[in-house]
Amino acid sequence: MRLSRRTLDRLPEGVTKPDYDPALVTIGLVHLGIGAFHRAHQAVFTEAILAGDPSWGISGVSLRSPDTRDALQPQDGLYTLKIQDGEAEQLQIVGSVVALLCAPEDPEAVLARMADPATRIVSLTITEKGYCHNPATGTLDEAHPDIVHDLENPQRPRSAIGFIVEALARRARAGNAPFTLLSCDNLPSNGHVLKRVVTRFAELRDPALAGLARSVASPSTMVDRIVPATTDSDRDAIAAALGLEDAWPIMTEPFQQWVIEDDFPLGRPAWEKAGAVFVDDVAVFETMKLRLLNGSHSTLAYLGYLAGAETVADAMSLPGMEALIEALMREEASPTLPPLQGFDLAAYRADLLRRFRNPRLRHRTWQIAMDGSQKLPQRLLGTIRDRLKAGAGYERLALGVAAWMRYARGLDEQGQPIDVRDPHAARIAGLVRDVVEPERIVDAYLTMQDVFDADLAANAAFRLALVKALTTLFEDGSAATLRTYAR
Ligand code: CS2
Repeated sequence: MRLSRRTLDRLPEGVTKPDYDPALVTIGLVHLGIGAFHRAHQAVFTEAILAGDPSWGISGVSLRSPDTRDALQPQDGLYTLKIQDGEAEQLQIVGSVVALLCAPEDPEAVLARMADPATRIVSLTITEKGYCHNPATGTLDEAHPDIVHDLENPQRPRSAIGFIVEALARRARAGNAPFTLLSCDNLPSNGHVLKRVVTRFAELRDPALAGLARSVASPSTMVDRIVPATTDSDRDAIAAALGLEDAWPIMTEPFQQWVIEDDFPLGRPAWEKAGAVFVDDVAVFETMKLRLLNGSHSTLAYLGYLAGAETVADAMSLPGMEALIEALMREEASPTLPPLQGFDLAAYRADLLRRFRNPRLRHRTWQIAMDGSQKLPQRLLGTIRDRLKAGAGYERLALGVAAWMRYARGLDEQGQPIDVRDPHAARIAGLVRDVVEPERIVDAYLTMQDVFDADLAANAAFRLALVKALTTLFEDGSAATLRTYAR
């Protein structure tokens, strides 16, 4: 028997259920990129406010595969959230995703829903590469195949940007005000980046649409919750605990954080009731999170994967790793952060180390290692740029970048192929796969100006730091390198 509205009353004691009548919920928000992160984060904040205001149900849209729709539609959108750490475990059934669409199958249905006047917010978790931008500059990549496609076929878009601009145009034609855009991806000033690419796309599509795009509210947000990909054994464990099948439960940690700029002309859910924090400017929080959490995460992922660690928790237990990550955060990344009045940065860092050690989350290093070309600029390179400016050291950050260079080259320490997932995997392989000298590998990577901007690529000290770290990684391997750096 499957989890669904009909079977809600069969759930065992102790499982949290919706505290509202799901049948009364209407759609107020369309979410592009209905993956695991959204379902552990924004959908859960929204779940908490539906009893007070059922007009904020979520229509989830997949921009690529039908998998989520196929898993959740037979369950009326319901799914299980398992929240766990070393101490506690909690199960919650979430019902805020009340409708599911698959964009490639029916782009018209997605556009109609976005253009519907009841839709007041369009939010996004489309990952870094979904913005079709140049990660080093934050501007639209006008040669991106999806952008080229969407400019030629504006009524049948593929990219989130194409959908947004067409839906805004339809709303304007019908006399409806623009929805608020809400980017929930790990990008610095994600709202600005989104608005910049949307406006540029609108300009290219039809200069008459540019003013409309410029008028859209696009508050920035900082989102945080660790959400590993669900495995078959997770599904089995949930079925055993519920006595009902759930095709796609979500695994996460107790910690959750959401900081949002309060700019919603058509209104918004009272997410603060669920612990979201509304501020005037999210940039300081975003920089802190990207540089401390995500910068550490990527470093852990590349070094850990190369040393044979399957999960983040495994990587944290490699000799030297925790000391390296602690020092990377405290000595190298924290001094680059703008002042955060009244915020206990030391406690935040300690909490991060504890979260990374969470023994119950099987967060694969391979998962975090994905899309490095899109992630490194805001996670490690911006920090390095600030350290260079300050004349300060950055050897651990450089080691993280060098570990990416070794990983993305596509061969592990035993010479076996790595399944590198990155929009530029083939380009990187072409640049460095057959190169063996660390200097030449570094030089080849530094030609990627969409990752390393011209200044950084031309910086001799930076180049040398990378060559040094990469040489150590090749000569000693990742595990021994960690022990060296810990000394
Ligand atoms: C991770 C993030 O996969 C990754 O790149 O670093 O998804 C990370 O788990 C989240 O940003 C935590 O909020």
